[in-house]
Amino acid sequence: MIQEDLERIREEAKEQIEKAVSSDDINQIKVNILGKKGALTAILRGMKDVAKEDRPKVGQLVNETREKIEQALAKTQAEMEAKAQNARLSAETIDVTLPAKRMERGHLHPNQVALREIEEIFIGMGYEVVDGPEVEKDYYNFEALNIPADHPAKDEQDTFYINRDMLLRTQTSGVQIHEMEKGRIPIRMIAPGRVYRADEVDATHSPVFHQVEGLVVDKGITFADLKGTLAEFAKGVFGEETKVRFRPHHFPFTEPSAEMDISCFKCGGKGCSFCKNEGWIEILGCGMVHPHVLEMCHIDPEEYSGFAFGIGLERIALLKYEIDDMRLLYENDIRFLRQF
Ligand code: 2NM
Repeated sequence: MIQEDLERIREEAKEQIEKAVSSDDINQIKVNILGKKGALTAILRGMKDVAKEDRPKVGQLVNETREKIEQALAKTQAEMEAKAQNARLSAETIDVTLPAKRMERGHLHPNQVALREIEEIFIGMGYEVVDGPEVEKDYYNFEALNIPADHPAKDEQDTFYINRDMLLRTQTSGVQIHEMEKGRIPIRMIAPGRVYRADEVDATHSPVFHQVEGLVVDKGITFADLKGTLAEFAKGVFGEETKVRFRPHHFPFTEPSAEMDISCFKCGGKGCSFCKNEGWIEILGCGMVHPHVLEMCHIDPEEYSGFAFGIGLERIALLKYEIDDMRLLYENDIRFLRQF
C-alpha cells in the first residue's frame, strides 16, 4: 500500500532528522529521501501502477508527505544554524571591563629635550628663534664670516660641497648673516639646526650634528654682556651653582674670541673622573662679532657691536644625561630613548 509506504518514509525521515547533527547530515537526508534516487521519488515513479481514479489522491498524499519532510528538514536546519550562531557569539564575547592594553608612548629625543630647555632660557632673555637653509652658499657659510679662501675648514676633506659655490652648512652662522643683512637692529637671536661636516663616526663625532648659535647686535654691546648672558645660560642648563670661565681662543668671525668652560656639575670643580680631574668642562665657543663681519652685512662697527656664540647641542645633551657615546643619540634604540 502506498499510504503505508508513505507513512514508513515519513517515520524514517523523522528518525534520521532527529539523529542529524550537522547541515551536511540534513543535506544527505534531503538527497536520500527527496532526491532523484530517493524513496519518495521512487513512489512517484510507481504511480503508473496506481488506478487512474486514485492517482490525484495518491499524488496529493505524496506531495503532503514531501512538504512535511521539507518543513521538518528546514526547521532542524534553522535550529542548527541558530545553535551555531549562539556558539560563535559566546566564543567571541569580549569583557569590556578588562583593563586596556597599555599604549606605547613616544619619547622626546635627548637632543630635543636639551634644545627645548636652551630655547626656553634664551626666549626668557628676549631672544628670537630663527631658522635658515641647510644648503647654503659658500658666501654665507665662509666668506661673510671672514673665513679666508685658504682656511682649512673649507677643504673638501671637511665640508660637503654640492657644487663650486653651494654646500651643506658646517655651522648655522649663515642664518645670523641673513638676519644682519635685513638691517633690523637690535638683533637678539638663536639659530638652532642641523650642520654637516665630513667627519668619521665615533664616540664624539658625527657627520650630521646640531648647533645652537646665538647673536646679539646693538649699540654698546660689550664682552660683559656676553659673559653675563652665557653665565645665565650655563646656570639654566646645569644648575644655579654653576660657575663659568672664559679662555682666550681664535675664530675668524669674532675678535676677541673665547671658549667657555663650566665648573664640573659632578664634583663642583674639585676634580673627578667625569671632568678628567680638570674641575672644568668646555661647552661652547664665543666672541665679539668681528668688525669686518658687521661691515660685510652693512652694519657700521663704529656705531654697533655684537657678540655671538656657538653651542654643540649633542655635547650639551651628552653631558646633561651623562651619555658617553654620541652614537647612542642616532641609533634610535627604543630602550635608550624610553629613558628621556
Ligand atoms: C661660534 C663661536 C663664536 C658665531 C659668529 C656668528 C656671526 F654670524 F655673528 F658672525 N655667528 N656665530 C660664532 C662665534 C660661532 O661657534 C663655535
